[in-house]
Amino acid sequence: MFSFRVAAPLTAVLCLIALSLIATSGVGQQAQQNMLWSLLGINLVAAVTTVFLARMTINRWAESLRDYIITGKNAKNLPKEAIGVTREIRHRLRQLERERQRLCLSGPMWSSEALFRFVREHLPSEQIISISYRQPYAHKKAPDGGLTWMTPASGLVTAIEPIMKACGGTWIAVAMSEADRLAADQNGALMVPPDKPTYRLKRLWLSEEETAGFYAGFANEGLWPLATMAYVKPRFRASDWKTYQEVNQRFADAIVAEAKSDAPIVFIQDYHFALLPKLVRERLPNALIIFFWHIPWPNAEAFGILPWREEILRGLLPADIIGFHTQAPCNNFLDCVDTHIEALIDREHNSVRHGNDFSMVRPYPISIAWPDLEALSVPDIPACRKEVTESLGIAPDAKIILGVERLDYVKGIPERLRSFGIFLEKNPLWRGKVCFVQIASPSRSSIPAYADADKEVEEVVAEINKKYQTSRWKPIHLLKQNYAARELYRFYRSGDVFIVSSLSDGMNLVAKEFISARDDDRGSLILSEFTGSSRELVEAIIVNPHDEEKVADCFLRALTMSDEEQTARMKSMRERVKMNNVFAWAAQILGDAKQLHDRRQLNELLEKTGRDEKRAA
Ligand code: GDG
Repeated sequence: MFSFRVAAPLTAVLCLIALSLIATSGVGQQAQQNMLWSLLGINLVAAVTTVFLARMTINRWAESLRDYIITGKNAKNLPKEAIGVTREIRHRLRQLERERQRLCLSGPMWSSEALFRFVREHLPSEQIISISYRQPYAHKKAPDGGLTWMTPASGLVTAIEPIMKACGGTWIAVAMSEADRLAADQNGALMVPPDKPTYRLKRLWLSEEETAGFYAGFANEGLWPLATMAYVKPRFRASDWKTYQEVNQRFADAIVAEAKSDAPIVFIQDYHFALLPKLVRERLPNALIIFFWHIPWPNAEAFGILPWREEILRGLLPADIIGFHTQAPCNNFLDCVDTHIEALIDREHNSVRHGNDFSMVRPYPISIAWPDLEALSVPDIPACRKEVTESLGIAPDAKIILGVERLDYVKGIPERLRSFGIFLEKNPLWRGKVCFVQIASPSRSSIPAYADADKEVEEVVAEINKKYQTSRWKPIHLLKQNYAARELYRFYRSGDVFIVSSLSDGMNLVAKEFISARDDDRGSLILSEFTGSSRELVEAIIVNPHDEEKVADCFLRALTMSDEEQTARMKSMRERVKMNNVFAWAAQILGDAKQLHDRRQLNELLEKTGRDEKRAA
């Protein structure tokens, strides 16, 4: 810098002085000529050296500039003026990147390939470690003595599996059986999906005591009824809480063991692991931690009955992102933080600062991967209908009302069946012409509240069937078993009316699956207002499942809806679910995580340059 600015004028001045000295020196002409040549030679050398030095300086600057723009480091070779300009460039670049991301997110449909590229190109780490209680594949012994596998009935698995398939990484979950052990290596890991492996499933085995205390006890007799608020009293036992803490610790150990760097992306699923963000942050301070809560979150008053409410909140807050399906649970969560612990809440940006932790609390409405019905080998709609009616002994021209879920008291199965009874009572002309098919996959059957729900469903079905059944017609077909995805889609495509009457549901994916199955643009959807999906699927017939008379009237409305109306409603819902698919959901959540990561890096940089500037001053 100095050489470039000073050397050129200095050389020019020296030349002028030398020339005037030569002219006035009085020496002979030959000597003057020699002196002039020598001066020219010296000047030439000086000029070449100056150009060389200037180039070197410019190159060094350019390198430092490039480094500083890209990494925010190596500012010490730059003059102060350049640092200011470079900071501006970095700021503009970040703005452009955000704009690009926004356009990308609202642009064409997200696919598994687009998500894969997004993760590779934009995330600070390529390693995603996902954690859930439920595993995506369960192995069992086949009748021939070999091993076979099935996918469990779980909304969490339906949503997360396509993301892991797209991005790769490791999924840590709880093993269910001895067959699971046989299918895994000595570390309890295996590559899945079993027919086309793309990611690693790491299984952890829990003892009977751990399962009873952690899973059945604290998670499902405590947190589940507390969060879903479906009027089943939560049970809180100190021994369950102790086991819950221990199992969370075991998972934290497993995450640390799986991590290939000190900053993996740790994607924690659901209420079984509320303590994991804190436990992971302590061991991997630079990890990008995303926590997604798949079920509702109660208001501050209801949450206040939890004896370990502060521990649960403090366990979650070290996550960078805490995601819920809709805004209501985000608000409830922030109210709980506000009421029960000391933290700084920024309502405008939905964020919380708690000690050194900063987390964004945001709604991310989860979804499904739009199905490839051909790849699933699902037959056309008339064939599906034929298969279903024949297998259940339903008349070919009878209308079908369908419900599909895990047998869980929050899903409102007895309520909807009672509404169906009221409908039959009020509309005798429909008797014999409509059947209710209810798929209820067995779930958490060791828990008393679930056994009670099962009993209640059986009783309502028996009562209605006894009252109305004829030799040629059975009003309700209750199918209590687990079906493969292809079979579920066969049912979805055979129903005239699909009902979701949950008393409480974070999102509800079966409603979206029904819509995705109807490429004939037909079928009516009755949807509980207490599901997250009712915020999105506004063209459904929205009901309060507790109002059994009204739901009965909605059955009539749905069964008699004109083809044109069905098509108009269905088309609109299909477009929305297809566009807002689970890859878009993941891109949104991972995109926010990336922004948070960039902001954190920028803050570190600003702190550092601030320190440098202070030191320089
Ligand atoms: C939780 C939240 C949230 C059903 N029967 C079978 C079977 N299923 C599959 C369905 C669907 C899934 O289970 C159920 O998903 P949901 O979303 O409806 O409900 P939850 O399991 O309670 O899910 C919920 C979800 O997490 C995601 O965040 O939407 O609010 O409660 O995909 O197809 N699957 C198989 N056999 C069956 O018999 N294989």
